[in-house]
Amino acid sequence: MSIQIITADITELNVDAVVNAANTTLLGGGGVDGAIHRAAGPELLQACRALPQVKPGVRCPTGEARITPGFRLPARYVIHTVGPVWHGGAHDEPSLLASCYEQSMALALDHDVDSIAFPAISCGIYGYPPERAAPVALRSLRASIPADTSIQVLICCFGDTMASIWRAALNDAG
Ligand code: AR6
Repeated sequence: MSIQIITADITELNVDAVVNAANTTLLGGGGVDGAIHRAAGPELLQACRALPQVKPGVRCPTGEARITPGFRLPARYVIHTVGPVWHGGAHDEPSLLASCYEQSMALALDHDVDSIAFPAISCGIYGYPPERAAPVALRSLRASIPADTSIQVLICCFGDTMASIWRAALNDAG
């Protein structure tokens, strides 16, 4: 298992799966969600619409994940997950964020994915401080990846400032 931090536009990566930082409707939005929908084409929205609603308007509760094809993306799959909105850290944000990484990895492993790229879930519009998100994410990923798998895990940062925060967390974790 290897975890690497890179700086890139996630929509351009040649990986088996990209993870989308979505919202509970799964019907698109701004940030990386908007970029993934634009690059994947309108078929992605159709595929998301076709996913069952667990309650009115909610296709993916916070902390859970769903999978669709990648359509026009280089990636075969998009794994949509919904990170928590940051409300100061005492509202289950760490466990919900950890769950996003864990559930996304579980779907990837179920679909025999060899390489997967994650954005910095919740670290944009949802306001999670990246210095706090990165260690939670890395711990969750390490716990989610079985020792006997060779899956390549990329953390795809949008800009060097974000990447250096994640690199520091990766180094801290040894
Ligand atoms: N490639 C890689 N990372 C990106 C890209 C890209 N093309 N574009 C943005 N980022 P955000 P969230 C980075 O806001 O905080 C949407 O409206 C971005 O710089 O995309 O989980 C959804 O529909 C940041 O570091 O996701 C939800 O409503 C990281 O991706 C809400 O935003 C995550 O930022 C989710 O907010």
